[in-house]
Amino acid sequence: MTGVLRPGHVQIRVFDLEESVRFYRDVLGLVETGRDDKGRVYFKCWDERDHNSYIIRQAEEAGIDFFGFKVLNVETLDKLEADLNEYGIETSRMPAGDMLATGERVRFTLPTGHIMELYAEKSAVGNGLTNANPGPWNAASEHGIAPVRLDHMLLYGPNVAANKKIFEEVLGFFLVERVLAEDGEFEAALWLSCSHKVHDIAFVEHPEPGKLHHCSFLMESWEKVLRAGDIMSMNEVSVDIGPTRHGITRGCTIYAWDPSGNRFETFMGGYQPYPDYETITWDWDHFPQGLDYPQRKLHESFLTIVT
Ligand code: M3P
Ligand code: FE
Repeated sequence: MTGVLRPGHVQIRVFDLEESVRFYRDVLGLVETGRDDKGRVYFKCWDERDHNSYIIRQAEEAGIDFFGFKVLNVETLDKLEADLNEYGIETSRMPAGDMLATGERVRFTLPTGHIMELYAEKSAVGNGLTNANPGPWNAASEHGIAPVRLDHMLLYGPNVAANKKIFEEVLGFFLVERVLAEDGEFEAALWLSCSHKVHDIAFVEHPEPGKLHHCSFLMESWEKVLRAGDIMSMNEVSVDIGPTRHGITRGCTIYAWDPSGNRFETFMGGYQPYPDYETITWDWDHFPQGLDYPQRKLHESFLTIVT
């Protein structure tokens, strides 16, 4: 991997900052790594090495402010910005230090209305394990649900076809899976990867721009997904669907809502695609299996509630 590496950060709006800090720190089990003068609170998953991946700020409305993908280095960042501009996408630069421990970010708006960023630099603070002869886990991995990393986002907005072109033609992603609408042609949902992961980002066609369906956090095992469900119930977290398995991506999953109604996913599994794999297609008749393989059910809340 030499271009776009991974989803590196996402900024989420919450109603009550301190209630949300308690939720993300003690229930989801993220590690708080800092607060800035704009009132934002920064978190990372325990096994992530960079300073932050999940940032919250207090607001009247829930949802997503922006998300950022880390790229290999500054040369790659400059090249991708030039490529975006040549493709016809306007970019701007957020200065280094605007986000804690984070270098300059190239920012642009996707056709679906989401603000996306690319950046090359974020301070490595480590995962609490040593680089020489590390142990397999530490206290942070045993606090709350404790996912290992921010894995992907699923976003809702109009014109996902135009997003697909940008991700495939400019950013070097490939289309892993898709869902076709009832007409058998229109691509209603797309799962895209820039890596060996089954997806790094996904989009669903939706009339309203800039909406968040979920941020997803990776667990190490199915047992840990089930334990996440235990912890959700012990803390009276509102759960949407699961534990179950998607046909799409084969991910094994639970979806729940944070105290502000932002959906998040704790999942494991799926397969590891290569860029030369042919895209897997789900037709509309099999979408219930794609969504929930054992139950073969289109869950109304899952398909319609976004922030
Ligand atoms: C995922 C995933 C839908 C399926 C979503 C799948 C919208 O979030 O992680 O594979 O049906
Ligand atoms: Fe997901």
